[in-house]
Amino acid sequence: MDYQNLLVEQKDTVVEVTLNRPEKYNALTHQVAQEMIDLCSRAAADPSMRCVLLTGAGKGFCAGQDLTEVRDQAESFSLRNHLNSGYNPMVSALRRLEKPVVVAINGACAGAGLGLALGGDIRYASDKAVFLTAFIGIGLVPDSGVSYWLPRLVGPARAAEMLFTNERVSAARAAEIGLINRVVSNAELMAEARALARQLAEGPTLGIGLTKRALNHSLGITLDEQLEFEAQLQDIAGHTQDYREGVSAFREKRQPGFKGK
Ligand code: LHQ
Repeated sequence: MDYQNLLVEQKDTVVEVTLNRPEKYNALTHQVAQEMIDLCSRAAADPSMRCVLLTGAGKGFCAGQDLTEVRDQAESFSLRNHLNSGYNPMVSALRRLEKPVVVAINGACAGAGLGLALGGDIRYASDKAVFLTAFIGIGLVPDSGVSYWLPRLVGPARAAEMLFTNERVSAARAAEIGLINRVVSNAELMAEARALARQLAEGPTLGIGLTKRALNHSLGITLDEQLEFEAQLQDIAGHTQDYREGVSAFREKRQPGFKGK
């Protein structure tokens, strides 16, 4: 597959993947998800790829769903299908990849972009990064695994706070509450993340892969079950007036007027 939205560069045994839609803060589309899925299957099959390092081009890491793509969707458009054919298999593929995935969060990380980051194994973030769930800002529910990871990483109360209020969480706070592993100065982010990726790529790859399998197994209800549950709920939220209003308000750069319908 030719990648239109990813820059992929292999440096020794580390494959560096950069989401490359900087003018939209690397917002996600169905095509981006297909490219990520393809990349994960390549990485799984290729023994010369022993660690994936994921980052974003430009100022943002990933702003979640590309909201300029959803505006003209017909009423019959199923968000459940959209998730099940794109973001869910993407998050699943990243998680099932039995090789370490380091995420270098260079800037804003929101919505399904947060789900993507949380699907990786170890997260370093720039001191300029900001984390927000974003879903409720447009009247939607968490998807792409966000409702799976958040309570596990930060606890249910902080998860509820982030999801209900859409607060912007700084990188320092994100490290404090366990959302990320480490905050690094913006200038040092890639050097630090590359050093970690190199170290992991030089490790016992099969052992790390099996360790990842053990960690995934320990989490109780499976991510795939929660992904499907989220997709069903998103289908309901995606047909509300508040969702339409949320997207329109974002595009028109104004505050949304939600009506509770
Ligand atoms: C964007 C976006 C964006 C396009 C910034 N799209 N362009 C799944 C299934 C189906 C439907 C819906 O949703 C989902 C799951 C989801 O992911 S829902 C959540 C969707 N994401 C959001 O609601 C986040 C929207 N963005 C923001 O809140 C802000 O842009 C953040 C906090 C990410 C960044 O804020 P700032 O640093 O102040 O930057 P900015 O707002 O000025 O954005 C920079 C540019 O990126 C700007 O373009 P422009 O041409 O005006 O400079 C934005 O329009 C563009 N951009 N997010 N999601």
